[in-house]
Amino acid sequence: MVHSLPPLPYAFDALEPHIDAQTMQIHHDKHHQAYVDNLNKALAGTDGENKSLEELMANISAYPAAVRNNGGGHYNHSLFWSVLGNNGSQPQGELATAIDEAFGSLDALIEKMNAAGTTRFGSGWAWLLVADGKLQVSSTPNQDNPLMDVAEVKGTPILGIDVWEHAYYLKYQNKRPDYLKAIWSVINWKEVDARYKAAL
Ligand code: MN3
Repeated sequence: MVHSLPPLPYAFDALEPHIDAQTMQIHHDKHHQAYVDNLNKALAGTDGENKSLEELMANISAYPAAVRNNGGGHYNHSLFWSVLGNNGSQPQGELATAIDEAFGSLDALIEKMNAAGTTRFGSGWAWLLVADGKLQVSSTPNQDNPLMDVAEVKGTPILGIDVWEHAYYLKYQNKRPDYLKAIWSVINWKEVDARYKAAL
């Protein structure tokens, strides 16, 4: 098998009380595992087996829907686990400056991300991405992401927020805005900063 499930880089209950342990366990061990398994199945015996996830994303329109959905699911969740962590970090240095330049303030960025996540109809993602050296906010449906050649806004995602119901329903039920408000308490800004520097 080409692709494998990355271990969660913290305990299931590490994001409590903002994101509950049961949600994290099901989300990582069941949902993400299923994307990995179905991606491997969809790629088996095709030239896509020899491509990196990033290469698949960049040319995703040439692949079947199963590769788009499950490859996106694998990429998006791998990024998602890494940008979460209850470590009390805040944007610093060049990233903090770039956020202020692009959005006016961190609060304004959060408002824009939450609006992107709230208004995404059905399932999808809200993104902070780097495009042409500048920060932007976007959202995508399903398991699409800004690396895909089909994305409306293309760039390198540095922070993604999952707004599928499976990401919040056990604790927040239908209240997606409450989940979006809470998640900012557990963003790992050190990782977002590292991804920002790498994207430039
Ligand atoms: Mn998910």
